[in-house]
Amino acid sequence: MRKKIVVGNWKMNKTVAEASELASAILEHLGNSTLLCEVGIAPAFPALTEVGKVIGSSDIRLAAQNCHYEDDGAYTGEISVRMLESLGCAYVIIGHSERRQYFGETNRTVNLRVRKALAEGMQVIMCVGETLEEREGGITDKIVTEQVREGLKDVGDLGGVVLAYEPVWAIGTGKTATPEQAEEVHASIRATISDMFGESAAGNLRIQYGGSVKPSNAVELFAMPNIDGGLIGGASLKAEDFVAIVKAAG
Ligand code: G2H
Repeated sequence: MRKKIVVGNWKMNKTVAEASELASAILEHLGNSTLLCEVGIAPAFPALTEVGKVIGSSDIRLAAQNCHYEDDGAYTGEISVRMLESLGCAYVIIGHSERRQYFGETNRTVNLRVRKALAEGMQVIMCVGETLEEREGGITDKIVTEQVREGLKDVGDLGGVVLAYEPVWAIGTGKTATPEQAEEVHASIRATISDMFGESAAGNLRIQYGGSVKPSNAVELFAMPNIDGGLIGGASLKAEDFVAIVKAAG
């Protein structure tokens, strides 16, 4: 039985003070509820330290939204995995479609980042997903399979990896993939993983769905056999919505 994982991706939102407030509100809404799923929040880099202090020793994990693949050096504007570790991050999101779309991220650079993060002992949430044009062109499976194969190339052990399937056409658009549409791709990703890493690794791998997840659609999405939680953008910026989605995961 895979433990579901729900992570809030705050993207480029919230000042440090606002981020701390949101983290406190999430804790408040969670109250004493016993969580059956794993929960993480990924504020923007400047807020990691303060949000880390707010969530303290709670069950919420701190995640970053990106990392570089070198240890250190002349890479202006970049952040290394060791820096993230020093801030208490347990997870790093890699290869989000917005990184691919606006910042030149490719399957190759995603793979470099994934391998660096894993080598440093950090857990990775690697994102994959097709554009609307690719879906309409009938190549969803081909694109997603390539992203999975190339992103995880030369990764030895999947223990520290979570995948997130995020159809680009569903991100921030209000259009959610139907549970059946998402399930079909999740099942295909799991088959690819089985081919690459074996059946047992595929059975243990958690695959989140991302793309306009809301309290109103989370339950049916999370009920699908191959959907193991969600990567939540817009709805994670409201504490009560995020907590409702966390509760939908168990
Ligand atoms: C997909 C998701 C979070 P949203 O990017 O990664 O964002 O829920 O706003 O579609």
